[in-house]
Amino acid sequence: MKNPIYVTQPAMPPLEEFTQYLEKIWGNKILTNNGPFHQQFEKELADYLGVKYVSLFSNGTLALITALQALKVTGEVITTPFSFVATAHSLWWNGIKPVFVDIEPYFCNLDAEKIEAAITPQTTAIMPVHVYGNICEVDKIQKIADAYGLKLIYDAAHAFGVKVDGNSILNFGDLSVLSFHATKVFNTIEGGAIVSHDEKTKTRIDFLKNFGYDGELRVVAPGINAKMNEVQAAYGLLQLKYVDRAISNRQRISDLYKELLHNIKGLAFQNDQIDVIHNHAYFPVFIDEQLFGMSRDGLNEFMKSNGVFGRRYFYPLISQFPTYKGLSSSNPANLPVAELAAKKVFCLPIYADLDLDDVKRICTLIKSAGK
Ligand code: T4K
Repeated sequence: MKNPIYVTQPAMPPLEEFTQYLEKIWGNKILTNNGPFHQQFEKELADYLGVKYVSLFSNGTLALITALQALKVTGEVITTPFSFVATAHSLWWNGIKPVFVDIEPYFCNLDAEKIEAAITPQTTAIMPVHVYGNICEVDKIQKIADAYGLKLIYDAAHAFGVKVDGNSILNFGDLSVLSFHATKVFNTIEGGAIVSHDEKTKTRIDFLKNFGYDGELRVVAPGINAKMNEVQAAYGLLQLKYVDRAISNRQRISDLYKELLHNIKGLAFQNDQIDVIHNHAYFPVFIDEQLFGMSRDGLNEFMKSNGVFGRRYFYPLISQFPTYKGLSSSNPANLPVAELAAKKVFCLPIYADLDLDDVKRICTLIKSAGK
């Protein structure tokens, strides 16, 4: 068997360049608490992304939890079951009840048409996810949020660098939350950020991620410790130099998958969205067992036995985990599209340094597995 290929592999900057940053940190001994690299990274990241304000976090989950605190969200929040479990966990950690609404079948995002029916007097916000970096129906969702006076927080963990009509997708909604985990398009080892649109909100978020401190003696809110440290921030600054290259490599891989897999019976993949600049964060395929001649799980086992470790993101649905299973909105009858997508989906390896010959080998294996 050749070297195993995993669903992803972090893009890392050249080590010799990173040591220069480390030398500065060793020199000034500022390790955390809004140090110089942190400040520089926040600014350069905001410029790169085309957004007004960025608040850096130690990871995406704490950023989600803090975003909900920042907007004082309570009661019930409408969200998707087809996501990484952190989306719903961030609600749970705030004592908020998640209300799961089904997804649409094309991009696996929250179905805007089904949101209104799930709104109750307790609903205070909507938390959609731009799943796989595909953008949600942002205009429709904003209209619903406005009509019912709801906050709108996007889990944009997958949506680094994604633009629609030239505008960052992070500029929609009240807040957007990014993850810079090692497995993401852009990583700071662990890390995350909240994108906000006005200074007052940015300031509140920055208090909240630092115990609620405003200056040395004043604590203005019950904050948490969710700060990004200087090593992460320096690494992130350096990563910014290489992220365009990483995304264009991903595009090449995605294009090759599409070229080689387009004619396979029982295997479908997602089309590019119109007027959207994608980041090619994931490459999900959807297996129809009858037509393909093998189940999704069968394909997963077959690929594993050949050294290819794809992932079934997002199976099981969040609504099927014990914490959430008892909620009435978790009833599979309420979530038929998500249930089906979770049964069919298989994410193929995609990352900046994935060799195109390996992509060809993966496609040949898939073809040999199907009928
Ligand atoms: N919202 C959404 C929609 C999310 O997808 C996520 C995270 C969050 C919120 C929360 O953000 P963070 O708090 O994580 O910043 C991974 C990641 O841990 C998680 O960050 C990510 N979503 C989720 C979709 O995937 P696992 O358990 O599948 O990762 P793991 O460790 O199995 O890694 C997958 C493969 O990547 C490995 O087989 C090998 C490779 N790998 C992984 C790591 C960590 C490496 O080559 N090097 C590495 O350092 O959850």
